[in-house]
Amino acid sequence: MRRTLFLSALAVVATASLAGRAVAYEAIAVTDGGTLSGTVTYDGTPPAAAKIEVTKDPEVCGKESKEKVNPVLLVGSGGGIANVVVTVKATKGKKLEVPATNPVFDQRTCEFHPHVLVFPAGSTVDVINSDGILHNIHTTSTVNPSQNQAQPKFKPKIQIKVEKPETIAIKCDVHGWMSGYWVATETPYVAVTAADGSFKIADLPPGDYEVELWQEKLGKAMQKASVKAKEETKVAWKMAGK
Ligand SMILES: [Cu+2]
Repeated sequence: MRRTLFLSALAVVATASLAGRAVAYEAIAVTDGGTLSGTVTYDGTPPAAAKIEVTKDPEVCGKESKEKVNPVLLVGSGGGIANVVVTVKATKGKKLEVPATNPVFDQRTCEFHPHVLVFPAGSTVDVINSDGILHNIHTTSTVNPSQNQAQPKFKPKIQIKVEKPETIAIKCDVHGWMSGYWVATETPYVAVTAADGSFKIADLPPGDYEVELWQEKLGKAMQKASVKAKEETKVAWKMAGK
């Protein structure tokens, strides 16, 4: 009796620790991969784009226009949503490799370019200051160490390594309107939608997948997709406003 109790207690512990951990990603050779492509569009009538007023350093920040568009939600004329992170929840596939060339995150006319930067965890981000004025890169990470570094005009590049997978909101403490995201991933099967809402993810092992859509304002939505060997699966997904 005592032994049975002990064993079942052990089983509970084992199950709990398994549930708490994500399934490890397995790198395999993909020879008959398929492609998932399509668009993410706004469900319904999108809100008018929000504006940002330049309240500081207007000679640099307002160089292109005095009124900036807030990148928090960008919907194109065809309804396509920009900057949606599309992640295929694959447990195996091509190797996740840190890129030979560092991903670049530029501060230009007091905006982050790109607004959403996606890269494999373990990459080093080159934070560029193209403006020649003081910026302050502030990563509000919790899984990785948070960084808060002034970037004066004489410091054109700061390098920040992001070791672990995490979605990180990026700010500039000098210009309160500046916003962006870094998405450090643990899978190579991820894309960011273009201005027209389109995306493409190649070399997927054939199979049925759960696909996560994430947009900073609209949140998360799950979709399903079947990918066939050496074929392109096209999808037209929608995300709703909140
Ligand atoms: Cu700034």
